[in-house]
Amino acid sequence: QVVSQGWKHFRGHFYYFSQIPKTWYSAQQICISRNSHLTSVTSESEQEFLYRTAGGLPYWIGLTKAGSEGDWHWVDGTPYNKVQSEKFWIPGEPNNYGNNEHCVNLKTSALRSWNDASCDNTFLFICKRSYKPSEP
Ligand code: 2F8
Ligand code: CA
Repeated sequence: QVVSQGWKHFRGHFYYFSQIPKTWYSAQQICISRNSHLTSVTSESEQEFLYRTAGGLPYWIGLTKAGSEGDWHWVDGTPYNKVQSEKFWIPGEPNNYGNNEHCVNLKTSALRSWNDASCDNTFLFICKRSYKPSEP
């Protein structure tokens, strides 16, 4: 029944592509209220699924260095793999433009699509949840 509410299935997870822009923090709160988190990206195939579905519009993902010692981390608890993630950043990013870019969006329809942006900007966002039957 999750699918009928607009969640898309990909390899064992469900993803929700919002239609209303929110700040990064507000987006994450909305994901939590729907038993999910802003999405992590842990493989090239997952990244491809996300940027293809995003269709070139920018969407917040669950990567941030806010509230930490400046280290990138996924809000769903997935360990951030710096080496494996290099290929997902737009060339020249993350650049911490204006010294105030602590959240990440998927900005372009390409493998290299990540940009760090101000968490106070509003963008569409992608929630991710694991498949867990809610009824026995
Ligand atoms: O040129 C890349 C640069 O473009 C914008 O700043 C001018 C982006 N800002 C926002 O998306 C808010 C920067 O993050 C980006 O690095
Ligand atoms: Ca940037």
